[in-house]
Amino acid sequence: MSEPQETIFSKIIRREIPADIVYEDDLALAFRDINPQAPVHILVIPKKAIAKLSDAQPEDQALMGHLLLTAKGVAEQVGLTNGYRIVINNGNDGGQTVYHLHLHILGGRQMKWPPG
Ligand code: DGP
Repeated sequence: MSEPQETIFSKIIRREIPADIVYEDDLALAFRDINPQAPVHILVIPKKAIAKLSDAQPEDQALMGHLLLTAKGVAEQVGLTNGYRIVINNGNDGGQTVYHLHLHILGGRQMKWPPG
């Protein structure tokens, strides 16, 4: 397991850099992706700095469930009534670039399968 590092997302949580925040609670933050891949592209992150999904531990079980339900709620909040996609990129081969666990909510267009 890699130690969580300070990332740009830690700075967003602390409001040290700006972000278009759409939802916040004690455990999670959701904000619009700076480089959107769909008409709606929002990231849901835990406030706890877990670097990637494969670093999550059994004690994070409730938090992991909370993030998924938060993503569902945020999708409803922003009006994605016709469906959406949730993506977690994990590690190098998964295409992860920011090492603070995050769920992508992608919507507002028809998604393709398989993803690239
Ligand atoms: P991933 O490849 O799964 O690690 O996705 C990281 C995403 O984070 C990518 O879609 C772009 C987004 N991102 C990176 N830096 C920033 C930032 O400073 N602000 C915001 N809002 N999004 C960022």
